[in-house]
This record gives sequence, structure tokens and C-alpha cells, in this order.
Amino acid sequence: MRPICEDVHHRGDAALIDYAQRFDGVALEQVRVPAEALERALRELDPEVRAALEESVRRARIVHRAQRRKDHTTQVVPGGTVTEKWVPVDRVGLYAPGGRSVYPSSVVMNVVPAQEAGVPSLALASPAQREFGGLPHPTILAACALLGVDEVYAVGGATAVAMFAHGTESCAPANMVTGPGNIWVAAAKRYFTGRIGIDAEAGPTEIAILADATADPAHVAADLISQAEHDPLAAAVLVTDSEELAAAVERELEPQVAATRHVEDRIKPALTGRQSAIVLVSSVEDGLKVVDAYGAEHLEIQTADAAALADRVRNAGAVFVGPFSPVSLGDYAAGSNHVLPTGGCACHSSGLSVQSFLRGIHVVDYSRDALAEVTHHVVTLAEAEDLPAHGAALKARFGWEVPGR
Ligand code: HSO
Ligand code: ZN
Repeated sequence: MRPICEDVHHRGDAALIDYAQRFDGVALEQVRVPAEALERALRELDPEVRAALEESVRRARIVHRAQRRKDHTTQVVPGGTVTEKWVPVDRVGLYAPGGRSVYPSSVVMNVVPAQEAGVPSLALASPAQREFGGLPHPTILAACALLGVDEVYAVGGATAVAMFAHGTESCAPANMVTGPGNIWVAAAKRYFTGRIGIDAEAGPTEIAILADATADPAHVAADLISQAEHDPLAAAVLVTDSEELAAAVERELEPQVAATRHVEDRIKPALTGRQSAIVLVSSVEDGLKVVDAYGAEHLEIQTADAAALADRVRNAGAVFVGPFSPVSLGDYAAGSNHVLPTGGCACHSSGLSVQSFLRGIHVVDYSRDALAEVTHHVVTLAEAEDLPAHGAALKARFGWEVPGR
């Protein structure tokens, strides 16, 4: 990975074109996707998919627009203020995978918060695909066109991260790279951490369901399967105080698994893997402790008092309350973001939001009098830290006398 990233640094577009040939089997003429290819992809998008994506975008915009924080000025003392100013990152590079997981919904979930944060320059990279004439997957291109992202690159994997980190002849460097990707993308993001901002590393999908005897076992089973569908390493965990529900869910799983599509390659290994389980607890209260200790990416609460219980959850990427808020709704059309912390990171991190693309800058503005009033404290602390020049910077403003001493 490292030599590849260094090569992109040194040879720019020529390296990207060589790697597209080597890894994707595509002879690229240029790395930037022409505008007409984006327009065509949107024109040729299935109208029903287009309508669904539009609704997904509309709802995500409602939620993410409301996240934007206002600048806030605090008067600390008369004549002394600190303003917290929220400034969007100048330029963001988004990555969209092209292999097994071609998810236009993830393009929506990355682009919408960046746009609502006011990021002025947004580019997307996705691997060149032989079967699509050397362009990225048409649904990804259509999603970009729908969202108004017109700077798109047919570049995949670690080379895409390197392109955004260093910049090439075609692509200006970005300050931040977000979006899911395979292990090479994750490794490249780690490699560049510190130089560019990155989003959290995404692990396999997780769903935990806290349910009591009032839950519908058919729905619980369907929801467990829905996230097992992502990956053989996906985790699906039911936590319940009801032996009857546990048994009924197990009975439901078999026919439902058999009736779906990705049975052998993903769902069966996910459901039977060590990461998935049905956990019997003696009370819903104990169940709450279990799901809090787990800190799952997605937590569904399907109990009699779902809203009250959900209110008490401390660790989860997102919480889905009651029988009519399944995780699949959140994946596409709740308005919430589906880029969420996995692997226990929900204990310290949040999902992607407008906030992810903003920096809070403190703007300090003190008058002469306000500075004079606190100078002796600053001088004292500076002396205590053996940093007399720090104190001198204030004293110089008052004829080298410490006011009030
Ligand atoms: N559930 C996934 C996101 C996704 N679902 C994309 C469908 N498409 C995040 O864990
Ligand atoms: Zn999903």
C-alpha cells in the first residue's frame, strides 16, 4: 500500500492510470469522469430507483440541515468575548466502493452532511469498472449527478485515498477523506492520518435487538437477517427476557433465511458466527445492561415500553424505537445517517453528521481593560510554568507593569 501511495505522490495521474490497468483491468484515458457520463447515468437510472433516492436525499437533508450549529459568542467578562465559529472543511474527497457493495445510499449518507455543512469543494472517487466501459458503477454516477456532485474520479482503493491526500494533475488535494472501503482503503486512510482528516474505520455491520414477549418474532427475525445480509462477519444479536420469543425467533429464522438471496455466502455464516447470538436475560433491565455493554452500531428496542427504554440507552450508534422503526428504514429513508460507529466505538464516537465536516474555531476578542484585569493571573501562571516570555507578552502592553499588582 505504501509504495503505491508514494508512487501516486510522485507520478500523479500517470500512476493512477497504471494502477487502474493493473488492479481493475481498465485502460483509462483520463481519471476524471466526463460530465456527460454523469448526466447519462442519471438519465438511464431506473425511474423507481431515482424516485427512492430522491426521497432518501430529501429526508436526509431535513435531518442534517437541522444539525448545523450556529456560531455562538460568550461574554466571559465585560469587554472579553470568545466566539465559537463553525467553519466547514474546504475540500472533501469521498470514496464509494465498487465491488460487492455498490451502495448509492452510502453516497447519499456521505454527501448530504458534507453539503449541509457547507463544504465548498466535494469530489468522489470510485473504481473504474471494465463492464461499464471503464467508468465507475452507473448507479454511483447517477447518485452523484442527483446530488449535484460533478467532480468524480474513476479511481479505486488505496490509490484514490493517495490521490485525495497528495493531489495529482487532475485532482486537487483534499483536507479530508470519508466513505467506506475495503482493507486497502482503510490502510491508506490510516497511513495518511494526521495529514488529512478521515472518518472512523467501519467494521462489519452490527444489529442488536432488545425485545420482550410483546415483540413479533417474524419481524425480529427479518431484522436480524437484514443486517446479516451485508457480510459473513456481520453481527446479529437478540437480547430478550422471553424464552418464548427466543424460541419463536429461532423457528422464524429458518424459513426466512432459506427464502432470501445471499444465504450461503453471507447470511448463514453471519448468523452462525461467534459474533451473533441470542442472549437470554432475566429482565428487560438486565437486557439494557447487556446492550449498553455491547454498544452496537444499530440497536432496535422492541418492548412494551420501547420509547422509555430507548431514552435510557447510553451506548449505540443509532437506536430504532418500537415495532415500526426497523434498521432497514434507517439504512435508506428515515432521514438519519447510516454511517455509524462499529466494533464498540459507539462508546466514544458518533455516526457521520454535519458536525463531522465542521471545525469549531474559537475567536478571542478582549479589550484593553479586560486584558488588564486578568494580566496578573496570566503572568503568575506563566512564571509557574517557567515561561516568562508568555507573561512578558502581556506586560509589554502595559508599560511592563503588571496592572493591579
Ligand atoms: N447497514 C449499513 C448501511 C447500508 N445498508 C447500506 C444498506 N446499504 C451500515 O451498517
Ligand atoms: Zn444495511
